[in-house]
Amino acid sequence: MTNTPNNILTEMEKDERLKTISAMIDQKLRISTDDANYLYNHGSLGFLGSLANRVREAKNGNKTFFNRNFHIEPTNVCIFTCNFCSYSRLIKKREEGWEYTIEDMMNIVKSFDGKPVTEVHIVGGVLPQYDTAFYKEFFKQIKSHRPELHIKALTPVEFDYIFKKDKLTYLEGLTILKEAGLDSIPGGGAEIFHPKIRQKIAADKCTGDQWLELHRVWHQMGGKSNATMLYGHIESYEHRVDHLNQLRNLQDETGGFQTFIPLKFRNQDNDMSYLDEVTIIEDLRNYAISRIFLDNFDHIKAYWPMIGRDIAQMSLSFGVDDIDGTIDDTTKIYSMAGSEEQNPALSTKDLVNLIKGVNREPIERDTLYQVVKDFTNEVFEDDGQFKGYLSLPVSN
Ligand code: V47
Ligand code: SF4
Repeated sequence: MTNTPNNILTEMEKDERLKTISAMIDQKLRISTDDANYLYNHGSLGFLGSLANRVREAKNGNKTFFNRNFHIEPTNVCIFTCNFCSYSRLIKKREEGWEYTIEDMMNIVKSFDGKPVTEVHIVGGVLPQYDTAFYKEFFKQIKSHRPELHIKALTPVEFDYIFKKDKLTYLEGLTILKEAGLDSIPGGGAEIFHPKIRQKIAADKCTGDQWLELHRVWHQMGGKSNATMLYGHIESYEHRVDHLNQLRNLQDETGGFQTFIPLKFRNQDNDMSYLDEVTIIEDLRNYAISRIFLDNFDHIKAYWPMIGRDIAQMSLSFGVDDIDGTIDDTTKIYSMAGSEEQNPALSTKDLVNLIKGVNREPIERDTLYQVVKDFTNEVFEDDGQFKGYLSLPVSN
């Protein structure tokens, strides 16, 4: 293609717009949804990284947070039919899945006795036997066994289902579960809010508006929660920006979100396996634009079992300041969907070295971002030195 004067002019105009956005970031000004769309369409990886890193360092300096938690998934069978999820397929052969009782799950909780975990993350499929009374009893038993363990549990998908079934409003249901021990709400179930996409990938579970309303009610009760976005499937950049914008608006209203976690669509063993996965470059661009756009979120988190350790480490230069998934990650949802780490487990030492390897400061936090331990000057027994990248090259 030859460059006509018009083409050259257009390129200059584009550069001008990127320059303007860059100046806005320097002045800590909020970018618009149009700006965000522009960045998705025209921002190079290097440009986006430098902007996102400025925002990250202005908010969190070099600090990189992690926490020690474990997962409990009550079941891997689900009545809903999200096409991207390997759990929904198991309902046809339910006997191949698991359906834990409270006793089964308390045995998992007890297996962590004496281990330095501060949080249990509970989320899984939706089945009728798991109702409000079930979770109330389960949370009470956890708290009576280990009162200081933070319960981060369930998503609007489960809440909406069980509260409707039990004829409770969101406020009534959440109040019951809070009294039983629920401490915070994880970010799952958000997927893509836009109804055009949600209808195609998650037709029968709660809507985007219901997801947002449930979090609004929880925040109004004084609770904290997280938010996610499942990206890299059939959505367009406009749908991602719409999703981020709805989160930013709710955060302006309530201030209850702690962290945003972009989740990369993985294509193994689900009804969307025909789709290619997006590239690592796209993952890093997406982290960066999320960091730039969500100016009222304190933290952007990478879930390393999903993207692999190397990309998680790289993401720390693209806006991410928090890495999830330590010690002995017991979740199955990702290994079933084709995550990089089939049996994700990372020792604290490995994670600390991963963070130090890119000159960041590792801080162990609790769920509410209170510092548990600053590992910046920690020397481990061998010699505490970083010995190179920790995992083999990722496969995609
Ligand atoms: O909502 C399901 C996603 C989410 C696939 O809040 C998939 O701290 C990719 O929300 N490819 C649940 N993703 C997990 C989640 C989460 C994870 C880590 C930390 C936190 C937090 C929350 O997993 C679901 C869905 O978006 N998911 N299938 C798949 N094939
Ligand atoms: Fe069920 Fe959640 Fe999977 Fe959807 S994403 S099928 S609601 S477990």
